[in-house]
Amino acid sequence: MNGSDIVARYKEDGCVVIPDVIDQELAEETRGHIDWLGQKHPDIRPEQYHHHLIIDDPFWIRLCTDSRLIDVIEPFLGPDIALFAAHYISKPPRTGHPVLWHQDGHYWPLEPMEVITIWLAVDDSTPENGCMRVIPGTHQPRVTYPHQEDRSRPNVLSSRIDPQYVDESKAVDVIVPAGGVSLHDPYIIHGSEANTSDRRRGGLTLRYIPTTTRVKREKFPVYLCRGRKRENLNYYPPLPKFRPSDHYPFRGCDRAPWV
Ligand SMILES: O=C(O)CCC(=O)C(=O)O
Repeated sequence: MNGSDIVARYKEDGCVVIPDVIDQELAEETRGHIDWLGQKHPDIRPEQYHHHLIIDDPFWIRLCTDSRLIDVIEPFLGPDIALFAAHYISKPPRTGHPVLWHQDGHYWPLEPMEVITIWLAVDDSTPENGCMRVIPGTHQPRVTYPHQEDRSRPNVLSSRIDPQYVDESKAVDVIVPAGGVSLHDPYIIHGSEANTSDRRRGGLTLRYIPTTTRVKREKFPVYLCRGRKRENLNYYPPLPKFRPSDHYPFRGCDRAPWV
């Protein structure tokens, strides 16, 4: 698919898959990062490595700001781009939790709701290990529907969209090979099943905004990925310096801006 086919498919369906975006060496480093996070945070489930952990994690920031990822979204967001959130949802073999049907826009404090998600496949993501599923076209109209808390079974968000808005017969699997990505719209209805297979399903979900979008939460860390920031809009913390005793080692950790 060329660039204009990607944009057209995204606009039509609210989701599009692009294989081979990062190289396999970086995908391998990212798999190692998930394992390292598991050792560092044995008390946190691997579906829940949330954005607050990024603030003191040079590799995580390096990955999210990789120019190959930003190239993919520039046609949608324009030249001034920031990362607003990053969250690993790594479903362990056999016991990985599902993500119940939802719309991302319901959860986000953004004004306006100008944002795009890159979902990066860290492992091959297939129906067997609980790949993402979307209901194409549900990003139109541009509205969010009611959501409710749901703890009836373990699930990543502990909530879901009101089932009357979900027609599961129209759902499609979003199959992404490791190193590839899918893009999805903040209004599309999507989710994923539990991982009951013998293979991990690691994914990193990345939310990018144009730097003109306001994050309506005090001191919420946002990272510039390309172009320029806007004065007095959003909180851009300083980048952490690489410390071997505290951080995951990676190619380039001995160079600027990490030293
Ligand atoms: O990783 C998953 O299974 C679901 C991802 C998701 O809901 C999202 O990225 O918004």
